[in-house]
Order: sequence, then structure tokens, then C-alpha cells
Amino acid sequence: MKERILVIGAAGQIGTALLDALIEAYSRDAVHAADIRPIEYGGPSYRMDITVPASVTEVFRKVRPTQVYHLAAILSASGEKDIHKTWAVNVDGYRHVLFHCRDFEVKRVFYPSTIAVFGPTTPKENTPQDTPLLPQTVYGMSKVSGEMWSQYMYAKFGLDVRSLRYPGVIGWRTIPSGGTTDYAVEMFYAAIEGKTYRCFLDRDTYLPMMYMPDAIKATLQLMEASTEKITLHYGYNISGTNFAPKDLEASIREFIPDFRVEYRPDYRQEIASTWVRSIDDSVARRDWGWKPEYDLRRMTEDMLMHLQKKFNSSIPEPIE
Ligand code: NAD
Ligand code: AKB
Repeated sequence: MKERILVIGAAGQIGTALLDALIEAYSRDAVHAADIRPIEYGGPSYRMDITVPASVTEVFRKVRPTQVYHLAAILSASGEKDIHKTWAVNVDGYRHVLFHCRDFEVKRVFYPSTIAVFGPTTPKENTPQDTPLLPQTVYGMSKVSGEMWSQYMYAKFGLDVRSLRYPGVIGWRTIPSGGTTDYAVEMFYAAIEGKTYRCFLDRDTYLPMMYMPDAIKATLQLMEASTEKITLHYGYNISGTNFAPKDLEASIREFIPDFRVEYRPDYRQEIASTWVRSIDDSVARRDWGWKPEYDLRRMTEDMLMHLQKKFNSSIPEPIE
């Protein structure tokens, strides 16, 4: 059967990178992009507001998707500014999409969960797959609900929803906004532009992070895995590389020795402090062979190389 893949929330940080990967794996004609915002995309694209069921129906009728990647959400920091909208988009919007997937007989659905599902009662180191989930943000609460809806739709209707708990994702294409882990991308952009970076998290805030190519690889690997390999339909823990702002600063300074960071923690520090420091992803490794490729140094080198091209600047060789 010819695949028709619908990416919802395609204009965002992960969506723009995922579109390229899906086009490479399938074809531009097969990959349909939807978002509430305008999308810069050469393939078929649609305006869609997931909080409005009629808007979801209109796009599903046009595309008749075989696979759906549901990325649309309000992230952690923005989420606290309008908690009702966050719930409407992240939970009600996702529910609308799920029931459309059931009714239009979509074969496979991807749902991005997050390390924000964890909270102060979760073990902070090597966080297990099954563990207390008592998040302190509406974003985290909404993603726990999303995980439960994913599991429910599979158990009740056989909808094949697959899900990852992404760590903080770092990519070079766009500067993200609205998240707590955004500091890492911002730090790279400041470094390449020769600016001092004012970091909104404390220097010692360790968090699970992941370079975009690993996040995309995990997403496609999970979606392509044969059905019998998938043992859970809420979020699989996946780990990339864990670091604190001070480690990223030092890693960038190996390439740009003059780079400076000032630490001015704000309200986002409170959010980050409730999350975990490292993840046990042994279930994903066992089930579908997950293994990350990028550590902090390799990611730093690759990010700076891409940003250098983007800004047409030059970066000194690393100091060994
Ligand atoms: P993003 O904020 O860059 O993109 C989200 C997209 O959703 C935006 O383009 C936005 O316009 C769209 N959107 C918002 N409301 C909508 C609505 N009502 N209808 C249709 N579209 C709407 O986020 P991202 O970083 O690309 O994250 C994608 C997904 O991955 C999200 O679900 C997020 O929770 C999850 N996630 C991201 C990270 C990360 O570090 N980026 C980490 C963990 C999980
Ligand atoms: C955020 O910081 O809100 C996201 C996430 C970890 O879900 N990057």
C-alpha cells in the first residue's frame, strides 16, 4: 500500500527535521505537513487547529493518512503561562487526533512524550521505565495523560500508537521557544554569533538531552519496528547524552575559547529542578534495538559545523 504520512505540528523544531527524514525515507509527495502556523515546506501542507475537531476532520479527509506523527503541543515553559490552553492543545487536541486516527483506520501513530512526565518523587538517576509520574507542570501532566490515552487507544481499539519520552532535543535548524531545555540551542547560537550567553538555568542543572539526529533516528526506528517487538504503547524511555549548562559551555569553549556564559536562573529553573538527571533506556534497547550515536563532544562539533555554514562564519580548530 502506498504510504500517506501526516505530520501534525510540522512547523516546529522537531517537525522541520522530521519532514526531511521522512521525505528521504518515503517521498515528498507521501509526506503531508499540518500546523496551526504557516509551514515552509515544498510538499503538500495544510493549516490545522487540533483543538477544533472540524479542522482535524477536513485535513484527514484530504490526506486519508496511513501514518500520523502527532507533534503539536505547547511546551513546558509556555505551558505554565496559559495552563488552560496547554490542556486544550496537549490533551483535548491529541484526543481529537487519536479518534480521527481510529475512524480513518490509520495504521500507526507516533506520540512524543517527554522527560517532563517525571517529577520530584521520580528517582533522579538512571530513571526506570516504570516509575512514579507526578509532574509539577501542566505540560508534564498533559503528557502523562497523553501517554495514558495512547495506551488506552491501543488496548481498547487496537490503534497502534507508539511513543518516546524525548529528552531535551537540540538541533541547529531553528531556535526553539517555550521549552525549559531550549537554553542549549540558544547557547550554541550565542557562541556562533560571538555573543555572551545569559543562561536561564543554573550551571549545575543536569538534564537528559539528545541531539536531533538521534531523536529522529529513534522516532523512525520505533515506527518501523515490527509489531511483535513493541511491548508498551505509552512512552519508551530513551537516553542520549546527559549534561549541565556548565558542561555545554566547556564543550563549546574547546572550539570557541572566548565564549562566555553568565548564569541568571529564572522561573524555568524551578521546572528543571523537578526533572531527572539520567534515564534507564534498557527496555527500548531490548525491544527495538535503540542505541544513541552522539555524545556531548560529537554533538558540539556537528552543531557548530552546521551553524558555521548557516551563518557563514569560521570557527577555530578545537584545542586538544
Ligand atoms: P515546537 O513548539 O517547536 O512545535 C510544536 C508545533 O505545534 C508548533 O509548530 C505549533 O505551531 C504547533 N501547534 C501548537 N498548537 C497547535 C494547534 N492547536 N494545532 C496545530 N498545531 C499546533 O515543539 P517541538 O520541540 O517541535 O516538539 C514537538 C513535540 O515533541 C511536542 O509534542 C513536544 O512536547 C515533544 N517534545 C519535544 C522536546 C524538545 O526538546 N523539543 C522534548 C520532549 C518532547
Ligand atoms: C521542554 O523543555 O519543555 C521540552 C521537553 C523536555 O519536553 N524540551
